[in-house]
Amino acid sequence: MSARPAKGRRRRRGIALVQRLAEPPPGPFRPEFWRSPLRGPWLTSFLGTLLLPLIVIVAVTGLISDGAYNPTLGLNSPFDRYGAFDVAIHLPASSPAWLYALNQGLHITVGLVAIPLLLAKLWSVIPRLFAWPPARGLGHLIERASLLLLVGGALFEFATGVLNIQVFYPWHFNFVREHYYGAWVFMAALTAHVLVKLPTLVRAFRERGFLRPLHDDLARTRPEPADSGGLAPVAPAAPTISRRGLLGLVGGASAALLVVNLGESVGGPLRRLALLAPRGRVFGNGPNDFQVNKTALAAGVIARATDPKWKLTVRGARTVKLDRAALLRLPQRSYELPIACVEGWSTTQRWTGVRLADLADLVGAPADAAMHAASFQRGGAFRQATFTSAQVRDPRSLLALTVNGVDLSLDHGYPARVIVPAAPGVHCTKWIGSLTFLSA
Ligand SMILES: Nc1nc2c(c(=O)[nH]1)N[C@H]1C(S)=C(S)[C@@H](COP(=O)(O)O)O[C@H]1N2
Ligand SMILES: [Mo]
Repeated sequence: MSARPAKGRRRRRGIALVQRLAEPPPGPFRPEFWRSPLRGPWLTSFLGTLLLPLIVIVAVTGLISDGAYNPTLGLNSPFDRYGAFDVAIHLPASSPAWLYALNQGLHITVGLVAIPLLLAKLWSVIPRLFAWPPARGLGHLIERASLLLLVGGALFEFATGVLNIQVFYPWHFNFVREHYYGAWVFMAALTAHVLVKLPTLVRAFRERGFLRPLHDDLARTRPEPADSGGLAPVAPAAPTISRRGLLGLVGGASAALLVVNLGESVGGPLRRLALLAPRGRVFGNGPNDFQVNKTALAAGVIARATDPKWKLTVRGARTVKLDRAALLRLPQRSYELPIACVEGWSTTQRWTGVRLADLADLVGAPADAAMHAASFQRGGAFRQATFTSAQVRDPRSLLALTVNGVDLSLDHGYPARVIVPAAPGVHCTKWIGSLTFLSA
């Protein structure tokens, strides 16, 4: 007899609890909290439309860069093979010498220019981050988890990229590998996001026009009508800036980033404005006056680099040892070739030295032999690199002994360094101790 009312009471209490949970907690979880009259499907769609082509450029140049870095070849990245994940796009071996410099300049410059747009786009969707209830069901939960991958992927890629171009690694993982894996997560989540949101975008542009909202000055700036997606405010405040004002601000920030970075690759007077180039840049003197990535002092190679008994070891079908005088007696070739650092800066200089192909022939290496270059630097991730036979046989690939008509400076790799066209700077190994031609 008494069990019934108790059950009813418990049920009523249960319903009240569910109702209370369905009600968003105070603060950002309440739709009224987000009051900017600029937010709405049109603004988010417009920012996304501007951002997408930039992201595509960064993604494609990133994959090409990874392909040029060639982490699965030889000892290029001995501890970090990607295995099945390595589906990078490779540059043809006979590329114009400047192709990698252009690719990497685009990757870093366009990536930096995209940052203000990315932040504006994230700002425009912030209310969605606080959607309540956190999950309405399994489908909704999956959708929100995919957004976590999208936003997390974007923040991870941009943050690690920006820190890397400053040669600043406040983490304990391998940048090349994690930036590469992160890119696939980001690209997959972004592709899904674009497909899912395309109808919303088409509707927003149909209803409001592609550019029409930009015609409105501050006085005529009206909120977008509240939408089912929860982007437009339900309780809009009065506008303090027009939509075109906001876009001008974002565009101005992007233009400023362009100006302080372009000089890294373009050079000339712009180079002085390259405030975002890696910190603590070192340059040389006279003909050696161009950017140094790692100094001879920092690499700990001064004693060995200045040792008069230095000899290059060349291994193939036989092994030959050559000192600098012997190398200088071999046919010398000169080419204008860039050093194009993975971190985005590049500089083109006139290098002179012995063709790698001539050295391969000297030790009887077959035409299809790949080459492993090793520095006498002890330790350091960049003390070695592996090249394909096509790179070895490119007539412009040199073991450089001089630059711009004078001996290499210690910082630029004296007594000898490798220069290969369209290869990432990190593979242009300095302070060479040995070249080993490896038969396939
Ligand atoms: N042995 C050795 N070679 C090296 C490096 C290094 O740290 N050690 N740095 C590489 C990197 S990352 C770049 S970008 C170029 C820079 O060459 P530069 O200092 O002559 O401009 O050298 C490459 N060669
Ligand atoms: Mo580099």
